Amino acid sequence: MSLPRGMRLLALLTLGLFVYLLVILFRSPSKLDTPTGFPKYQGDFRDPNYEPTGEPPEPLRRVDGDNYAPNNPKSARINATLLSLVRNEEVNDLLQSMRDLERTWNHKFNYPWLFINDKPFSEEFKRKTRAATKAEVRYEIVPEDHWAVPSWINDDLYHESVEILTEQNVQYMGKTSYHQMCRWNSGMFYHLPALQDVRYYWRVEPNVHFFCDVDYDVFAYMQDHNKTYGFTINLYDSPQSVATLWPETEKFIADHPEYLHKNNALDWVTDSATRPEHNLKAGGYSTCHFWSNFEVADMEFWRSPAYEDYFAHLDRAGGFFYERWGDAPVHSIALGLFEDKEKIHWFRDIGYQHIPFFNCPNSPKCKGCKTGVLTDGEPFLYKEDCRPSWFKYAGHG
Ligand SMILES: Nc1nc2c(ncn2[C@@H]2O[C@H](COP(=O)(O)OP(=O)(O)O)[C@@H](O)[C@H]2O)c(=O)[nH]1
Ligand SMILES: [Mg+2]
Repeated sequence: MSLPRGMRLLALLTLGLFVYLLVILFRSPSKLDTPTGFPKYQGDFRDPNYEPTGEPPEPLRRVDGDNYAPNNPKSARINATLLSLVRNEEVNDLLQSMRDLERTWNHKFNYPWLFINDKPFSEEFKRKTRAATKAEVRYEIVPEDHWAVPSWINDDLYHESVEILTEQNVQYMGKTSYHQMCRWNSGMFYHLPALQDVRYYWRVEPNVHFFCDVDYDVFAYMQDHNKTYGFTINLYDSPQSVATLWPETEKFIADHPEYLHKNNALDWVTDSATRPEHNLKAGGYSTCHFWSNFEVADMEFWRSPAYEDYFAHLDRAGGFFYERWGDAPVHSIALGLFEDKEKIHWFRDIGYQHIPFFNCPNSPKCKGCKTGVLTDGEPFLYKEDCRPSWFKYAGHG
């Protein structure tokens, strides 16, 4: 006996609806949480930025009366500074960063700003930046021998390398000043005479954004909780830019096994599970790094024999010029090897953007960014997020 046509259609529709409901029911919750418009690139990783985020654990030092007032000679500020290497022509972009950081944090704590340049600062730069804060402001020029291309870099080899890696789309490969900046940020900045008596710094770049009110002294948090390094964003690097960084590092470790910390993050540095092709092209380095345009850190680590010897080894090897080693992978590998991973802190509560990536927590203290959205660029950029790997090996501390 055959059913009438209308009945068959209805049965088919019911079956279709049933299958659709089953699919919805058994989809993993993380898939449902993916922001609309962004296909999943991260397997079952659930971004912890979706969890409600508060402040890190006490002790936290706060404003109380005039304890953080700008000119208070007995202020509660610790030995720390905001720090920015910047060019005169970037002043308006820098003002954007200053406005955000002053509004969300520094108008309460009034830490000094230190601006650093390889050329003298213009009067316009000084006038505009002074007007953007109540805190103390200083301007310093990088000593020439800190910025210069080292004498052992072979010019012909450098230019040949630029040609080859430019063809392989290594960004900024042809810009000598970019190489100089990366080398300076890796191993030179903390030797600036004006920083000799300073311990902690917060690095700020032009045209970054801060979204969340922060109501505790971030530097004192580092000190009180015995932290060396704080980050917000963790990314994979272009493997071509660091092709021999890990092999050079291995040579260094072979000569100095004593520098490896017993609670290191070697597994994270050499992870090959998530992006095996990156690990392969980078000779055993995952290419995962703390994105160093944001750093809150203790310069005692950079001034330690382990890091100083490591930097000197890398500098001699020449990869700041023959490749395009960035300060981010160099800092990250060193922290991963020579520091206790417990001393590295994810500032999940500091909403931050450097184009094209965000750290945007789920908190009523944040305005202007979207919770859990890593990028407002192309969706494939989600592939560059390597926080899942850091969380896997080191947790959320
Ligand atoms: N004074 C100075 N600052 C530089 C130079 N090159 C880069 N910087 C600064 O170094 C930081 C990183 O440079 P940026 O152009 O933002 O690189 P990106 O973030 O990797 O695209 C920023 O704070 C720049 O202002 C330079 O030649 N001179
Ligand atoms: Mg930048």
